[in-house]
Amino acid sequence: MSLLSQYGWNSHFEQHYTSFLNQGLEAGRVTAINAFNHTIISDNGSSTAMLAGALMNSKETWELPKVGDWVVFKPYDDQSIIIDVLPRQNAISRKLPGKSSQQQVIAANIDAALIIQGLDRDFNLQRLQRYLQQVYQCGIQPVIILNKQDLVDAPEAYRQQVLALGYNCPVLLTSALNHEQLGDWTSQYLQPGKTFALLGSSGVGKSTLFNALSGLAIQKEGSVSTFNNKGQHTTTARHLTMLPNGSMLIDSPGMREFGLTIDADEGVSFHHPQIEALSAKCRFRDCTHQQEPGCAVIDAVEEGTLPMTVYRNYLKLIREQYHYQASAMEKKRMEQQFGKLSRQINALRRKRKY
Ligand SMILES: Nc1nc2c(ncn2[C@@H]2O[C@H](COP(=O)(O)OP(=O)(O)OP(=O)(O)O)[C@@H](O)[C@H]2O)c(=O)[nH]1
Ligand SMILES: [Mg+2]
Ligand SMILES: [Zn+2]
Repeated sequence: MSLLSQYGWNSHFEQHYTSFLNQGLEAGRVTAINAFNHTIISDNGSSTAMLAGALMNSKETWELPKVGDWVVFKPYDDQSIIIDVLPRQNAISRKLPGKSSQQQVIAANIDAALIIQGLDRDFNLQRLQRYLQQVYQCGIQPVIILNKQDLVDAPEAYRQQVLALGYNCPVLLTSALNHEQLGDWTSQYLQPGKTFALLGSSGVGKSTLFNALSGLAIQKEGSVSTFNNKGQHTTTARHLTMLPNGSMLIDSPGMREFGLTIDADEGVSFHHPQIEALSAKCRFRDCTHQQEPGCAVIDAVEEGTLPMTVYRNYLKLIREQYHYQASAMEKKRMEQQFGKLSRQINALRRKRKY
């Protein structure tokens, strides 16, 4: 098997690559990005590359190569030049904190997102749901990993709380420090040739898990027993590594905020298997399941077939989304007004000749 196919090359990329074949360009996958240097793996092994100026100038930030992207490049001995990015099959993105409508691509071409929470002070169902929403919105399957189970007396109780949210995805308990136990679930969930991205707040143990699984200390882990349980060696760069079993894992820096990416014109969406199934039976197509008559979701809560916890968490998240959507709309309105204002000023200037 060629190196490319071991790294996940498939007919989708092959097809988009054909138009570059006669230009003497090679295909490769971005495994790391440090400042302006990209590390790419291709059939000729690993090499460093930089972006072609034309690529940099013609693309938005989110379109430029990210870890996991497949690129075409002109090979040179010291530093190759990346000419283009092959269309992504998917990408994990998030809203940039503070800038309401900008999105940041975290990793591209992912088979599943490993959403990690620590069973210390990090455990938070609301935050977990925010991650789930975003991952589902990106069209990516989640696997939930509850780490640091060694720190609590009854880890299974936490797992039950997550299962009670009603998502039909795997929920695993683990301890990244206990290497023996990792084998139990990794052989089942981390398949060869597939790419997995670690997601979760700073200090949940992403790098510890990454290092344990890769058998290498590639990413520095936080030192033990800092007062807030957070690592001092917080990860600053993303990195894709092939694990001994042939699956690929991407470590990333922890995120302080994992906002949802919703455009002002886009509807509020909620990805939940039970609520989605019920909403097909609501009287109104655009039912928000809050007080509409003939709402199958509210009926199910009253009948006790939909757990109250699931419904309550739905309400919390949908309100958060409305709030975000409202601020995106406000921003758009301000931009339009500003455009109008500057046109008026320019017209005035022309009239007064100054
Ligand atoms: N007790 C216990 N501690 C753990 C476990 N996994 C990680 N830790 C500790 O948690 C701290 C943070 O771990 P990291 O792996 O650096 O966390 P991270 O998610 O990579 O953090 P960022 O890089 O900042 O996003 C370190 O002190 C680890 O030793 C675990 O399963 N049990
Ligand atoms: Mg880390
Ligand atoms: Zn409804």
